Amino acid sequence: MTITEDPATGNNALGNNVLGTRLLRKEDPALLTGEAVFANDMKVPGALYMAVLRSPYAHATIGSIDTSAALALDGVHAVYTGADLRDTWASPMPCAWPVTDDMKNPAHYPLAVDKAVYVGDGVACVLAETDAIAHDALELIDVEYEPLEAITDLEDALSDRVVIHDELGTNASYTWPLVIEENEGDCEAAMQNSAYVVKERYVQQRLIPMAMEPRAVVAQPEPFGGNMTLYSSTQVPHILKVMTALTLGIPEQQMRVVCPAVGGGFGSKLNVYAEELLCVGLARKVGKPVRWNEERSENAQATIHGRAQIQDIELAADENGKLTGLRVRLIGDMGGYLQLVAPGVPLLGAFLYAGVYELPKAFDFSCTSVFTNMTPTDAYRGAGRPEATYAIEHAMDALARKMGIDPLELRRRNFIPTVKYPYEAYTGLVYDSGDHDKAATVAEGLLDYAGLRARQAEQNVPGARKRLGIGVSTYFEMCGLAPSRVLASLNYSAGGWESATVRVLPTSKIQVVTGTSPHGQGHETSWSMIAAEKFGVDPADVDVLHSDTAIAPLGLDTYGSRSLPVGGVAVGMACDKVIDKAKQIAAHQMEANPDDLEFSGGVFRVAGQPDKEMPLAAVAFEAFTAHDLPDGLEPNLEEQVTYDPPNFSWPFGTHMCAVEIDTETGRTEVLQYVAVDDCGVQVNPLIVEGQVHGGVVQGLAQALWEEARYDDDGNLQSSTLAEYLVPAASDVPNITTGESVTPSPTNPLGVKGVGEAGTIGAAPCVMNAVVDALSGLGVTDIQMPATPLKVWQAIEDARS
Ligand code: MCN
Repeated sequence: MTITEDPATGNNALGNNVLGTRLLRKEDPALLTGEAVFANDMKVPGALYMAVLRSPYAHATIGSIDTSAALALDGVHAVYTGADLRDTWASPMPCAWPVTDDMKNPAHYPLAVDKAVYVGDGVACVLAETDAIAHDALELIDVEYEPLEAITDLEDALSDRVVIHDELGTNASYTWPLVIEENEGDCEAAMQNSAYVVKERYVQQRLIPMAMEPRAVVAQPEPFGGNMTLYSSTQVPHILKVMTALTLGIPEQQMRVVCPAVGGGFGSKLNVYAEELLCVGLARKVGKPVRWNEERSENAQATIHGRAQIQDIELAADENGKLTGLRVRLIGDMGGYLQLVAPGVPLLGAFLYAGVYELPKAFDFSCTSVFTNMTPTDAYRGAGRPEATYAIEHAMDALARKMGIDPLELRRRNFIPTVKYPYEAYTGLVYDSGDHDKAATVAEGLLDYAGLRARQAEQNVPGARKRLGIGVSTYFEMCGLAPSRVLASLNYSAGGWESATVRVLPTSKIQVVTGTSPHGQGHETSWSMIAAEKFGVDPADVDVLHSDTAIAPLGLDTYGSRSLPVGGVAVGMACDKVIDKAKQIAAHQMEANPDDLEFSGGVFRVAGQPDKEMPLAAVAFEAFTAHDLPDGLEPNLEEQVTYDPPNFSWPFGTHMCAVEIDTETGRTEVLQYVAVDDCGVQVNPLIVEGQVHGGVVQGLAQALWEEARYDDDGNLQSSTLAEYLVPAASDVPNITTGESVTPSPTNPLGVKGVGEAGTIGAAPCVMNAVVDALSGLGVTDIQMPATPLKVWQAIEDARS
């Protein structure tokens, strides 16, 4: 079997019909057979192993540090404290999203110097001959801490009763409002005058991303010339290269970043981490390779966390349930420091609080970000958008209950009508395309919504032990990050473009060089398919090069479901440019006008002259030998495109599920789950399905199981997989995905992103089902995760 055959369909994707086929992923054989090399698998002769001593206190001043015993241990090469390395850094660690001009951002160095601000904050590090020796040495370092009161409650932090970063004088980092100026006052008027107003508080618990592969780093100095290669399990090699150069004062051209195979990231590897900077800094210092491998429980404390928000939402509607106003007050927990894009996470949600609904510009949003004594937070799958969707979708259900109408019916009354697309939203951003009724209708059919409602009426009678709940959620996602000018207006420091180079080699094999950096999303397959479709060749003949800044020097990496709508589109455009050039060569060879040439199935033909044709292979060889090219045309078939999209891409969808709750144990079982995610044209429906499945599981996990729990002293109580409940396959129901394809008009492929979609729809869908099951007992809400204990307690509280 070749990779182009799908065993399920027997589909053999060749020629110009590759897009939309369910090709098996090119990446998988190496991953499944263990051939793939991850950073920690790399053999690096002569490397020193780094281990980091982490603060056991959430908030403590650091006094003297005695490293002598550690240094005396056999095999230890060096021990460094934060103070020892202070001069190694040309600048503090980067934060690329200064949301407001006066945002407060404490200087953050790879090792803390005077104060530790969360359990896990690095205070010293060891270089040793083996990993085991490095870890043994950590136990011999004696740090004099003076513990201070830890702040783990967001509102308590905002009171400034205890200030974490003394130099800032406050725990608030910034407040960012979004009010439409000409409509100021409309929101308050809506709250005062509307027939219905619901006012709710939702808590987005802290989540630990838990990528299958914890982080791993190898910094390898070249033997001469001062060049440095950083191998890291990162999702952002290009950003990391720039930031490492800036933070360490290394000329950028001397830095190369390579990602070997990366075992998932979910946003947690969209960062510039202390350990990456330490490995590079120390490798330069000692002139040897330095490597570090994160342990699982270390990962739970030293890699960013996600979500961690308090949302106060007020939603107003008229007597028919048409939305009239929306107010949101949000507090975002930044943890101990600001990480790379963390300040932008609460802000991103602001653009999605109205979901897929028509909302007059009676909108009033403000978010405040606050420091606490916990692990820093940052973007986690969806970053701001699942939170916003949860709030509006859960509030819609509360509104439907208040009005006594079906939640799906309420949604339908508010959907943005398809005819209004492109649609200027309440924020001024323009949604590209949508057909919400279609997505809802497909989901409704797949779930048998009406049938389940009837069953529910029979089942949920007084005294029934098991109660049925039906959940609905709809969403819009703003992804494909995206127009650089819009990002600039939000104070984001980087652009949103992506780059692609496409070359047809002399033997007609095709190389695609991309600036995206896949870590589980299947770009090698998808980009091969785009090029194969364009050139009319087998995807197996296309090779995709990525994740090495020496091979793909231009790029902005993979996050925000941007890779296909920006990077994949760039690949398509670069193919078109190559084909244009090849057409000129073929026309010259066939003594025809380039405008008369047609290209399909990998062959150039002169229109109306069936005997005149030239295969791509012949053109590629001609371009290489350059024996007879048109005057002024450069040899070789290679073109580069840097694509800055004109808009975000706006996927949308409807999720529905049925749950059954055992009222005696509080256990929730998800009986059925339906996801209809419309991501425009699908390059590979098999990959889309996989992305949706993975995303749904993460949303389900937030709804029912996962939570980073801290005690009042700032100790993480769920730092192992025994306490942090990542679902196993057996915990998860079958997920049915439904078809809805509404092309995006803003890019030539008509695609929208899908990498975060499942996560965005799932948590509100499940929580709506949970409350739906219990509302007949008087339960009005349960905060996530709806663990058996919380569910049982809510039932008991409602009874008493
Ligand atoms: N795709 C498609 N047709 C579409 C949309 C997408 O065939 N209309 C395919 C793409 O070609 C690509 C994949 O789906 O192969 C995802 O594309 P896209 O939606 O552009 O998302 P990105 O590649 O930019 O991936 C980022 C996204 C994010 S933000 C997180 S978080 C996430 C996710 O992807 N983390 C993941 N999916 C993940 N999957 C794995 N296995 N591991 C992670 O860490």
